[in-house]
Amino acid sequence: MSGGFFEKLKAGLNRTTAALTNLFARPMDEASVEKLRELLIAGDFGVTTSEEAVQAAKNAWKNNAELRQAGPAEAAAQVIENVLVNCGEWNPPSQKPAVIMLLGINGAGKTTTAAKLVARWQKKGQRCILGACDTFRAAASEQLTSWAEKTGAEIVSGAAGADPAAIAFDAIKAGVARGADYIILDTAGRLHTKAHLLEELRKIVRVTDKALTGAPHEKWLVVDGSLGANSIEQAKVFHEAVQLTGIIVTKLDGSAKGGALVAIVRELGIPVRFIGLGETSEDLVPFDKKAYARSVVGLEV
Ligand SMILES: Nc1nc2c(ncn2[C@@H]2O[C@H](COP(=O)(O)OP(=O)(O)OP(=O)(O)O)[C@@H](O)[C@H]2O)c(=O)[nH]1
Ligand SMILES: [Mg+2]
Repeated sequence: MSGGFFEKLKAGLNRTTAALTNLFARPMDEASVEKLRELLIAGDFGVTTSEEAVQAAKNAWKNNAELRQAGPAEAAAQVIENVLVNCGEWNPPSQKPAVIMLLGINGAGKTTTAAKLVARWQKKGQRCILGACDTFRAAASEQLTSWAEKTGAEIVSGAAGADPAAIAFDAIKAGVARGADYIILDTAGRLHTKAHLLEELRKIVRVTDKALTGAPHEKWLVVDGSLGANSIEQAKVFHEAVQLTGIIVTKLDGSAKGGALVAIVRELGIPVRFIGLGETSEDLVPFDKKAYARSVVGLEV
């Protein structure tokens, strides 16, 4: 993550980071240890990771008399980074086109993320096709079309109420015919508690595989980073429905407590691939586990 983005992330995580920075500036006495536990739990890191980080910080304070200032914070950051072991920059499959399906609950940031991915790849000279598979919300296709115009990507869309799986099929066929590098399917926001909406996702996956064997190559859950612990349950249900291959956490520039992604990775083992740090098409960065783990506890990267 570049300097500017690191600053944005740090500012976004400020609720958790500021409290942890203050805490780590004090001796790790019993009261501080208790406070650390509280802050990590409140920051949505999950009980197991919080406990491991507390123990590591406590030990670092005891064992590291010379480096006491940085010791406990370094130790906590290392625990967090270790949980995120499989996260990091995504390597696209060698065969083209790569089909990427974005899914998640309403308002998570799917459409914006589709635009951000396209902006990123088009800039590198790679050809992208957007599939406007959200036919549920009237304005969805226009929203994506306007992003396609801004980013110079092509778009395949259908009438309101059309079958999203059929649009996915058409987008893939168009992508193959036009020699696209990436086909990004934006799907409608859906509640993970509605079985028929999950079935619709499964249908898109099945039809996508018919259009191009092996597709979709990636099924990325877009998660609103400010939702905290609620997002863990969502991720679980979506994962059961379609076997997610990655996560994109949005809105980490806002007022996210920031720990939920650690709890999701710990629970489901799905890698975080990118994070969203704003509303423009430039505000997406590959997830850097070290930068994240250090910034969340207030350390320099
Ligand atoms: N601050 C901030 N806002 C974001 C980010 N990503 C998305 N948003 C905003 O979140 C709102 C919802 O974004 P969309 O991309 O429309 O979300 P969606 O998941 O496609 O929503 P539905 O299609 O209605 O389910 C918009 O106002 C976006 O500008 C981000 O990383 N940071
Ligand atoms: Mg959308």
